[in-house]
Amino acid sequence: MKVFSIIPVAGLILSAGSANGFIPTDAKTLMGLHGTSHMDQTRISLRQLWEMWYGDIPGWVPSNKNLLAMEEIAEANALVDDDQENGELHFDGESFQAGQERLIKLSDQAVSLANSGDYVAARKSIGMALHTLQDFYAHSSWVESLNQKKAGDRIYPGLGYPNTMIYPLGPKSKTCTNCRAQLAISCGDCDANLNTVDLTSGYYSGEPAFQKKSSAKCSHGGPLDFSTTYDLGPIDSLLYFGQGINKDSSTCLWSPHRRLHYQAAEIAVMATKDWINARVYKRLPQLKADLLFGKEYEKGSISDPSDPTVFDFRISTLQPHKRELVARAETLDHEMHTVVMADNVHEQGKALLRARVGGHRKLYPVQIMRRNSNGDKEKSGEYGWREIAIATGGHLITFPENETAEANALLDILSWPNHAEILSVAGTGSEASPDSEFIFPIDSSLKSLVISTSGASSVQLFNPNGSPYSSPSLDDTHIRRVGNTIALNFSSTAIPAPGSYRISLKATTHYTLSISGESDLHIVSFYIVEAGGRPQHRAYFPIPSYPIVGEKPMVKAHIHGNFTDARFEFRTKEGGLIASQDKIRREVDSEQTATMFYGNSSAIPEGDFMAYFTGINDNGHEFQRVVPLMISSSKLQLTAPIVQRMTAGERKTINIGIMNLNSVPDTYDVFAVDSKDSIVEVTESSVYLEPGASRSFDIHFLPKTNSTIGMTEIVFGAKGRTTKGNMSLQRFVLEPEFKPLSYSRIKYHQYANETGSLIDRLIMGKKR
Ligand SMILES: *[C@@H]1O[C@H](CO)[C@@H](O)[C@H](O)[C@H]1NC(C)=O
Ligand SMILES: *[C@@H]1O[C@H](CO)[C@@H](O)[C@H](O)[C@H]1NC(C)=O
Ligand SMILES: *[C@@H]1O[C@H](CO)[C@@H](O)[C@H](O)[C@H]1NC(C)=O
Ligand SMILES: *[C@@H]1O[C@H](CO)[C@@H](O)[C@H](O)[C@H]1NC(C)=O
Ligand SMILES: *[C@@H]1O[C@H](CO)[C@@H](O)[C@H](O)[C@H]1NC(C)=O
Ligand SMILES: *[C@@H]1O[C@H](CO)[C@@H](O)[C@H](O)[C@H]1NC(C)=O
Ligand SMILES: CC(=O)N[C@H]1CO[C@H](CO)[C@@H](O)[C@@H]1O
Ligand SMILES: [Zn+2]
Repeated sequence: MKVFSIIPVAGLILSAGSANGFIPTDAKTLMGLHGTSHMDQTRISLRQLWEMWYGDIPGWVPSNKNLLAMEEIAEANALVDDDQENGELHFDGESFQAGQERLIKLSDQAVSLANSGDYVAARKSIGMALHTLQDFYAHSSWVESLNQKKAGDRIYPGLGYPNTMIYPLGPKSKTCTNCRAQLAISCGDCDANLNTVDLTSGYYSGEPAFQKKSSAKCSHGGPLDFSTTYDLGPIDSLLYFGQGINKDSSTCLWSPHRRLHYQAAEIAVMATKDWINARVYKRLPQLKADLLFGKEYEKGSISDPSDPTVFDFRISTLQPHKRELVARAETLDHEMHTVVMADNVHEQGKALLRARVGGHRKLYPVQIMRRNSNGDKEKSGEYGWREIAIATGGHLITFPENETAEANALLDILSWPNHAEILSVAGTGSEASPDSEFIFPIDSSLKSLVISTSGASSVQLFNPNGSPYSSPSLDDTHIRRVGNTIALNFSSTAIPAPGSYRISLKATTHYTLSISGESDLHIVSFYIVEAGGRPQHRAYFPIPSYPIVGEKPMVKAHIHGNFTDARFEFRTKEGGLIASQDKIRREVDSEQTATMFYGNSSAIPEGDFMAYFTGINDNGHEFQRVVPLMISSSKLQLTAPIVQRMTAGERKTINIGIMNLNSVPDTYDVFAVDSKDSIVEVTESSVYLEPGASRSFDIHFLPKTNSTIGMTEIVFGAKGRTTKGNMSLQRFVLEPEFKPLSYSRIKYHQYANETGSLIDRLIMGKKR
């Protein structure tokens, strides 16, 4: 989570981390940093809201659609800590007005995205806003002001509401004095450093728009904050310690006001619940609210070919003058499964699609549906649909035009919600050797089972004792065959008894095989991670590109359900064991319902591989799960700065570094695509690199003023002419065109210098 670097502070060598904001991610015990993280505050709030909205908390545990919705929000929240330069994201430096505007805009954005059916983007907007909202309580002096007035725990009235504006104190108002040093321990005594009841917040170094101009203002504090503006001198530095007031954690070194951490976190949870409920949930039609928070999910289906409701998948290509409609695809992203119905999509459109699926790190396969109307074959060597299906654990389902109805029935089986993958393999058979076999366990936690295969002419299942499996309850209604694909839907009463089964299939060409089932025991997330943000800052975040061959990166996983013994493994897509991941170990449980795994993987193998999780469940049965997204390694390193935000109508340039880690020179053709049509130019079309050499190129953006705002993706990639290439996914938030907020909605103008009387009125139960 936090730190990994060793930071010398005041003569001590400390290894700890996290800088600005409540601890962003989980694993709070990992490096000695304690407290309630942003992700936990978000989870706690959503769980309580769910109970308030829908009552039955038991529904929370077995169904992972609400877990997924919650994790999407929680994760977008944590990602905000990747940006430590814009103070208003964290309410640092008395940025109350800018922070409040941000909250208002993000709630409007979340509502409009959910109304337009883009629930994933809406969850990101909510997560981003919650970070800022929660940081208000950790970074401002609101909690201290309440305590001075003995006012109890209260949320700041109007925070994140469009009828309220909050104005900071003037630059000359004095708010803090120094803390007293305490020689015996590494952090100072800052209990009495705040000398006002007025609302203020700590300044944090490196945030240009909210720079500390006077030593009489408060600082954020902690070893990575250099905003203490005056030199204390050798004697005074033994006596005083800066002016920090953050309540991010309960750890002394990082949080000068650590004693107030749990109180701040508790009020942040109250505020989170209030804001989500009033500013998002209640403003949506019931069905849309249910879909947004994972109560319901949308099931996809393929429309009739004559149906004109095709979704335009617009992608800007490299040459602006050649901007064309490169894809006509119907993308049915029903939260759980993405189904793509596409006929002739540009190569780069496919790259974007693959990266988007990977970027959202969906744990459900993507089924690619193609009507083979004129028997068209994919050109060999093309970055094809098959690759996308394989990379995401799905099938490339080809079917005749007149079987659209049957294809829909097949999809009903394949997109059954809350399935955990047990086996996900692909291979190529031939006339000479058409047979392939796989062993997999069926465990007692499974409540349903689906076996599906594409490209195989026959499939047979064998019992643990070797005899062919047969069951009277597995009749024709449980078997669907459409085009090149067969699916077996075992009803809940007909699931084979626990044990180790063998499945055998015949194929003379490419095939895919997937086995999945509903289970309480499943992988919630699996990421290869790296340190996020500026040097020495914060948590581990998922890497945006492919892991580099030979490196041993950190892995972070989150498992739901009970098991007694388990480990991760890397296997090939054909099913062969590569290496057992003994260093990825179970962490102390943070919640009873989920277990975290952390640790470095073994050396990343060359090529593509899968992450499996195997072990013994709490009934003593062997189980197996697999992350359906294939992992591809690379020998081409692409690096980009973290572009967090772009504003509609404003130019932005990002510089991409490219390094050839192959042992041979190569020429790489580079490309960049985004789904908002905002790329104007890529400065190079190809780059020649000797082994070990690196270069860079620029991508110029001009997001259109009419683009939908919110979280979006850019994919940039490079393809070697003789060696393999790579691509990387960058996520950015498209902010609306800069327009001052309309102040006509604002009824309450709350000045920081009137905070004392605001609290008095709250105590008396009066309206503001
Ligand atoms: C679709 O057409 C083919 C021949 O063109 C035929 O063999 C098949 O039975 C038809 N399928 C359906 C469901 O009508
Ligand atoms: C598949 O089986 C489940 C029961 O396990 C059943 O509820 C569902 O309707 C079946 N799906 C289809 C499309 O037959
Ligand atoms: C473990 O992973 C971290 C993060 O990627 C890396 O900095 C570190 O060097 C790795 N440790 C080993 C022993 O490879
Ligand atoms: C795990 O075991 C505990 C204790 O037996 C039980 O309360 C809980 O419901 C189980 N969780 C799941 C997901 O089965
Ligand atoms: C946005 O404006 C451009 C012209 O500037 C137009 O071509 C495009 O269709 C518009 N897009 C949307 C989604 O309205
Ligand atoms: C607080 O500041 C505002 C704006 O600067 C000013 O109008 C107001 O009189 C001040 N209130 C007090 C109590 O000083
Ligand atoms: C777009 C692209 O070229 N992607 C490649 C990245 O690297 C992996 C592994 O070498 C390839 O499988 C991808 O095709
Ligand atoms: Zn923050």
